[in-house]
Amino acid sequence: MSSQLIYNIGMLVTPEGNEARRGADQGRLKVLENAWIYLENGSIVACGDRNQPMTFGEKYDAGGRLVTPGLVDAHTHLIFGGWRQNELAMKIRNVPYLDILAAGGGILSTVKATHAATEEELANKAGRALDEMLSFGTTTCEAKSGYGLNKKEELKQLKVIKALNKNHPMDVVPTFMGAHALPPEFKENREGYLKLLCEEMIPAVAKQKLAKFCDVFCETGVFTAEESRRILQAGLDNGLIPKIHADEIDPIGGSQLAGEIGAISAEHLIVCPDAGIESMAQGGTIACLLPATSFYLNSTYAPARKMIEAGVPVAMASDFNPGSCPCLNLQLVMNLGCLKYRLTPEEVLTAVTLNGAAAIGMADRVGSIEAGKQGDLVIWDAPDLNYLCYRLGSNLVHAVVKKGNFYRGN
Ligand code: IZC
Ligand code: ZN
Repeated sequence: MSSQLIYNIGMLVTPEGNEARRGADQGRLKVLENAWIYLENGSIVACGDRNQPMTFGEKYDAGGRLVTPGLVDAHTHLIFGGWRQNELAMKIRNVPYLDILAAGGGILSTVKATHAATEEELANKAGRALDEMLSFGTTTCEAKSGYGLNKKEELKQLKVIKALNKNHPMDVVPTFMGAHALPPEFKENREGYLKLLCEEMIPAVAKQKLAKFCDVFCETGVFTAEESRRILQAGLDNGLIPKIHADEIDPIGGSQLAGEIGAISAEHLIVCPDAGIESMAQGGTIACLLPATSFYLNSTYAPARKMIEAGVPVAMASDFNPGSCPCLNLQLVMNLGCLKYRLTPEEVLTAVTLNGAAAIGMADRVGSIEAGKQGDLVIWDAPDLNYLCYRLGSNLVHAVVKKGNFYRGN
């Protein structure tokens, strides 16, 4: 048995519990000064402050620094070939995201590049992205398929996720997103692709246990709310939990559907109407907000405060993808949560730890520093949480601890 004691923690800050925190609870954290954490075999056994001294285990001096739970990135499109730097010039000329897609670019250009890559190439590339995420303090992430758009290629992406989860220290939680765009060969046959998704792809993914969630891009020119309902219902019928990209560009009913169908999370919600917030509150859906995408698309920001006031738990994630947000850094997402959503640092920390974990069904294992959870922590070059949320553009990681193993940041 291995035992470790991380001591001389200037400030330990964590949300508490095994489920998403909502309303005023989102901003309620446990704070211990002069604290320690005791780990056995990579799991947290106890933590305390100077009033409860602890002396055994292999010792690690945190040097008076801030310690939080490892960050959880609950929304990424991790597996893809190529990049889309050619779209930057169009963005600068204000060509809309959906126009690039409608012209056969955007997602569809990444689909071509992903088809052209082998499993090994995709795994190597995504593995480097995971290394970078870990260096920024992320210890658990979600990863979507969605650049295959046919059975063989979607399964290829999901197999890469499975291999990464096995071979990389990061916990990687898989989501099937075959409903990311209509493939060009089905342009005149939407029904044909919906049938393929619901009757062949989803059952195959479920049978091979390659995904835990089923996601759909509910958006103008992509999938309607009714089509999204059909796809998510087929997922449910096969044991896949629904997620939905909703209200990113146009409010076409995605957030209302999320609450109605009992989606675990709804993503983006940049232009979420009040009726959508109400429906998510009723249905117990977590709002997974992606502020770096708003920044990158030069759009507005999701009504995060309204959601918290309505009792909808707010998570925040990177949305890492080659088009609308080529960003792996959750520290930047935390800055934007404070400065653009006007959330407090306490609400922001919950959003990128426990609520992110809950959005991917991992809140019983990660997302807080408590006895029984995995030893996933970040030791920050910061004295307190305010400092972490206030500095901009640096990597403040001193060390990342994943299941008790130490990885250095800068
Ligand atoms: O590749 O553009 N929004 N899907 C929905 C994306 C962005 C990813 C992409
Ligand atoms: Zn996305």
